[in-house]
Amino acid sequence: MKGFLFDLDGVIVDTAKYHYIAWKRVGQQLGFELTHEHNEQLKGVSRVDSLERIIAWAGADCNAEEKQRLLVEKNEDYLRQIENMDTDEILEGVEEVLLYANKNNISVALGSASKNGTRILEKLGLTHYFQAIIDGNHVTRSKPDPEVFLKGAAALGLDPKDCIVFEDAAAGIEAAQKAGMKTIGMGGSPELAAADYCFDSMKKISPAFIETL
Ligand code: B16
Ligand code: MG
Repeated sequence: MKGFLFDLDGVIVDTAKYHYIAWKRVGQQLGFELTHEHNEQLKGVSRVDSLERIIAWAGADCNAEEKQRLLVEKNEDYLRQIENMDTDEILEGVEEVLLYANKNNISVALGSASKNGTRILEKLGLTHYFQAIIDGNHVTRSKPDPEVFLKGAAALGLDPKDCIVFEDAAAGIEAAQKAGMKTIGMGGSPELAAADYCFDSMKKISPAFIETL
């Protein structure tokens, strides 16, 4: 394997808990109580598509202007919450895998739906491990479309078949497979059964395993 492509939320850091609080407040404005189960369905889904789903669940009727206002408010709320995020929030084992890749000539890229990807990597002090960052600002089509990972491989100058994707969402595994890449499902959700390999934590990914890829 010559390239590692990392999803962000659920793989490097658990930002889902902050998205949840912010979307819950949006739901309340629409008279709808967003639950943890709803939030699970928003993992890996872009900001715009997440709002569309919440509006549908709420059975609400919003015009384009209202949607825009809710999107801005949601992101401001989310950004306030992650303001004090630091290295303590990096998920266990992530830095070890990044370090191993950097030391062993494996290129590293981010492949995230989040438009806040660059800011979050900076807050976590992880930016220097990445040779390319492809996030929601660089793509026009959401996962399960393979665009984000194909752009990641291209930015690293690699053939997709030489890349492996670390993902926590079923749509992300599908996107990687459509891109012709190997996949590692992270987090232990049964929805990730289609992945080539599954781990509940990055700390279980040993150098010996990486060498078998
Ligand atoms: P933003 P990932 C995704 O991150 C999140 O899982 C999803 O809940 C969020 O709506 C999406 O990013 C967009 O995030 O509002 O920051 O642009 O899993 O693709 O890294
Ligand atoms: Mg994710």
